[in-house]
Amino acid sequence: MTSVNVKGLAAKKDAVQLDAHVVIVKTRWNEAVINALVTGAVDKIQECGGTTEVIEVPGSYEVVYAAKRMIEAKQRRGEKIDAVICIGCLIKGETMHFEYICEAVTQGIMKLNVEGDVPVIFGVLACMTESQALSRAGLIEGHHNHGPEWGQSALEMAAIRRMTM
Ligand code: RBF
Repeated sequence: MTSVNVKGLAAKKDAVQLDAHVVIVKTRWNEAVINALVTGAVDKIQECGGTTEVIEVPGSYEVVYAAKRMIEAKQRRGEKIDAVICIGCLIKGETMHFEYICEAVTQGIMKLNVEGDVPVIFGVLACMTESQALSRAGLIEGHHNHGPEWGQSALEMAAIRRMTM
């Protein structure tokens, strides 16, 4: 039987901005998962000829503020910034924190995209269990890391931004 790629991002090599500079905002919550995701995104971007810069925030709630400030600062200083990737990992606990943070971060990143000029990629996992988080970072055998897809998405969105300038 021919294997068909049903889930995940299809490869599209010709649609990426090759010299893009991508800022990655990563959290320190759930560090093992985050580090694997960041490595996946950075490797993909560098493989394609892009450059990266990683800044750290405590938790997912903080990624929107840091992304906004990085975009503003880079533009004010005339420094290159073609896309941002926010990488976080929320794992459901016993209280309502998960729901509130998920909602806030999702809306916050969308707001940056709708109101701003630099594309911001949504690299925030919202998992019901630790095992789901480990799987999505490629840390459980047979599962793939979503980081490279976010790297690819950043380069594609940078290309769309450039095309529409
Ligand atoms: N941040 C995450 O990135 N992932 C989490 O799973 C997560 N869970 C949290 C659970 C609770 C009960 C609290 C109080 C915070 C949590 N945070 C988490 C941190 C949050 O994103 C933020 O850093 C803090 O609330 C400070 O603004």
